[in-house]
Amino acid sequence: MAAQANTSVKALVFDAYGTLFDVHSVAALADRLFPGKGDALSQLWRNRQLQYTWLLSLMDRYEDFAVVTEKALVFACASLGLACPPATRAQLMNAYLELSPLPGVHDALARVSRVPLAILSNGSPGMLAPLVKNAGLEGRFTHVISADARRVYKPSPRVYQLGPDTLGLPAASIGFVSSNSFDAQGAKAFGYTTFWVNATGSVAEELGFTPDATLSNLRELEGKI
Ligand code: 2OP
Repeated sequence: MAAQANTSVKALVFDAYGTLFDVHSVAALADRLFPGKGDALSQLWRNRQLQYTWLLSLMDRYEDFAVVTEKALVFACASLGLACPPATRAQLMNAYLELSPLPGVHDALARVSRVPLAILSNGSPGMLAPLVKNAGLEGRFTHVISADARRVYKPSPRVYQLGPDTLGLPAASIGFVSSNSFDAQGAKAFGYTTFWVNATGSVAEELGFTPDATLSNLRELEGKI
């Protein structure tokens, strides 16, 4: 039986990196710069970027996502023995402002645009604005919300609280959409109606905050709200 639509959802909030935008679209440039190392660099870069957001949040030593992202890049290059001088780092950091939208994002968002759509991301405002514009998504969202406003990163409930505060809706009436399992678990723990986009068939987390629905792609969201 098809899962029932959740008609209580009055707005949708989307994670950005990995959910709307392909963080690994930087691998192509990375491979041009470091032939044969593009994928490895992209994976290690993203891995450390997220780890640093968690560590800095636990330390209560917040730094802007652009700073964290560049520090993770420095670590990834050093780990792989790649010389990454400032000019090279600038090229890769600039690519982070031009990440490709994941396949079908424009169509999927158009299909759910009967409710207000927003972004809630770790990204800094200075990173998210060009990213949304460069992807041709300017005007699609009523709000682009950055964790920077709370100087802490997801999955802190202080970040998720920005959704209800900005949209003026209770968390349960907001659908939170993320491909990042830690983010989906954190959003569920906070109280959102949560949709995990599990395009890779990853094993579900055991943290105990099971998303309300698991989707194979963003297109399936239309039938869930
Ligand atoms: C985001 O906040 C979790 O990096 C992901 O967009």
